[in-house]
Amino acid sequence: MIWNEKYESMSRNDLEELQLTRLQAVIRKVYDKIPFYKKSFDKAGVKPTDIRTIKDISKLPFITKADLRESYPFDLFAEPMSDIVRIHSSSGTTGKPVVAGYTRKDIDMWAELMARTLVCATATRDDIIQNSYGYGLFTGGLGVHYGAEKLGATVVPTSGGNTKRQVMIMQDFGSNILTATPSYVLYIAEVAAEMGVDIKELPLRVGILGAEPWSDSMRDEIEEKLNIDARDIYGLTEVIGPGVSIECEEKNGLHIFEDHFVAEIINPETGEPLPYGETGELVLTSLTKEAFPVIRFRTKDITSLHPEKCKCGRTIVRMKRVTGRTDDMLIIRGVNVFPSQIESVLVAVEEVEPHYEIVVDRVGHLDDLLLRVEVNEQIFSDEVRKLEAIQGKIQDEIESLLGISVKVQLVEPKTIARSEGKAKRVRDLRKEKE
Ligand code: DLL
Repeated sequence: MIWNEKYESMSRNDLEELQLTRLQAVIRKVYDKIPFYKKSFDKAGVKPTDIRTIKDISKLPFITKADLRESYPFDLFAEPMSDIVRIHSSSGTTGKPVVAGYTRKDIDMWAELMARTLVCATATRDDIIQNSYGYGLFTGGLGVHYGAEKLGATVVPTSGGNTKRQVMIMQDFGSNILTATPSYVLYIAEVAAEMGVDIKELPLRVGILGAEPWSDSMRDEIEEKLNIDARDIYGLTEVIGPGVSIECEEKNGLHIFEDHFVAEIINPETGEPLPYGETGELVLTSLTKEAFPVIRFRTKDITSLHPEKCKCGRTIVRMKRVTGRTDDMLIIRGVNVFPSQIESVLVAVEEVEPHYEIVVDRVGHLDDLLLRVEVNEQIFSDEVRKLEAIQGKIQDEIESLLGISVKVQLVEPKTIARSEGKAKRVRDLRKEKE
């Protein structure tokens, strides 16, 4: 099913025309209304009238997370505060968070985008959507909520946490769609098992999972454990929240709603635009937001773009699953390592659970990588020889995939902290020593 056939399946020519008209309007608006953009465009020697084709977008300067932080909290808003009806903000693990403002029209547009997103993942008005993304400043909870209401589905606003109650509600209300981070879904499944509830037998049909990186092997694990169809959903506070892109039934990339966003891939080192198909940093421009437009925002998320028409009927471009961020990458003895690469190895090893922690340290002058991985009760009580064999298997596979040696520590069930939102999988002790 497609919620908005017109905008999700238009010819790419018509789409580019629409994008250009919208781009020209938003560029004019930010230039006239937001001093940051005027200054930055002037510095780059580009004027709004220089944007004559959609490709001309590459003449415009980027905006980065650091720029957004410097404008904290409201300096990048293009509308007066009296017209802002909602604020969200990112978690801001380092420094000040990024603040996003929305006008009434922005909220309506976002709800429409989220309705499309949910429908793309098979939701209908007959579904009961249990929304376990956190409600509050985080965009996940309210973003999904408004979209589900717009669609006419029944939304159950459980938010994150209180996991036993999540299971009870799932059982009693017969929720058939669950929206949550993939790590939280695994935790919910674990708590259900502890409660003696066979989660596979519940009416739950689909998981709309994102807000953190996960892998295809993690998907297999979740689909198997819960007996559901798990879809990847992507978005970010700076650009709107969830509602930027979502997987259709093909599960071959996430469709970006290009009538509202222009997506580009750049070489993260040089800033040069890269052609379709090549992997690099995703750059997003919002075309229709009133309160907080962003022009060429560097997401730091690594992916590639694929414009071929999809079997589902949509013509909008697909982005590959985001496997990491440019600032996520660990450099271990000179080798670039993404946590998602390690995850894909771990999840494929049958004997271990998908709960793990990556600990990086520097011992003397050498980087040291320790993987703490949970095994289940039965394996844990097995003889030492078996445990050593599993350790060896993980070490070998990581060594052959990444070319680095790691230490593997198999730990007791439930020793790794569970997450009710975004999982924190890496502890880099080198940073604490700096
Ligand atoms: O995580 C918005 C969201 C809510 C997306 C609910 C999906 C579902 P932020 O908190 O601003 O916004 O975090 C955005 O999270 O730049 C990515 O690095 C990461 N991220 C989001 N979705 C995915 C995904 C929300 N599906 C940052 N895969 C982004 C990998 C993701 N990373």
